[in-house]
Amino acid sequence: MKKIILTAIAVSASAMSFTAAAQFAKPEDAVKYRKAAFTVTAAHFGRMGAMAQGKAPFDAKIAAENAEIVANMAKLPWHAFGEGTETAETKAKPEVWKQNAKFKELSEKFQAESVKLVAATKTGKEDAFKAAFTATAGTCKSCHDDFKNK
Ligand code: ASC
Repeated sequence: MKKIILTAIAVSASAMSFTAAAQFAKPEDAVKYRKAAFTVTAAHFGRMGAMAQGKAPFDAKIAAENAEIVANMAKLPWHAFGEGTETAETKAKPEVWKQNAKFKELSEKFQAESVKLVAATKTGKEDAFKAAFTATAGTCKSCHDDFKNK
């Protein structure tokens, strides 16, 4: 009984650290959720990518709106890589679970850089935007290299 109570306290304490964390009835639901979160992230990151690569004119307001969405989305997928979700139809490599500390570290780098990207867009300066965009894209890539199948 004591153990059950302690477990309940530990679970609620970790849930409290991120109050918006979703809960899932089935592993498939978690996989669907994290894929959806990455899809939305990529759409808004891509919108900035076009500006960073000079394929679209730089517009600080559009950059800021998209950067804010990315920074918010960046918080979401990680809670959906729980136990039992590694066997589902997924591009996630087994390393996500085998080297979970590294995965977590890289996910936090992405979150940190995406917050800096928001700040950069708010300067209105194209150079600052491009530098922060490149830094953020680097965090996407470093995680994909080790943890995502093509
Ligand atoms: C994107 C996108 C990714 C990243 C990655 C950065 O726009 O969809 O997965 O950037 O290519 O290296």
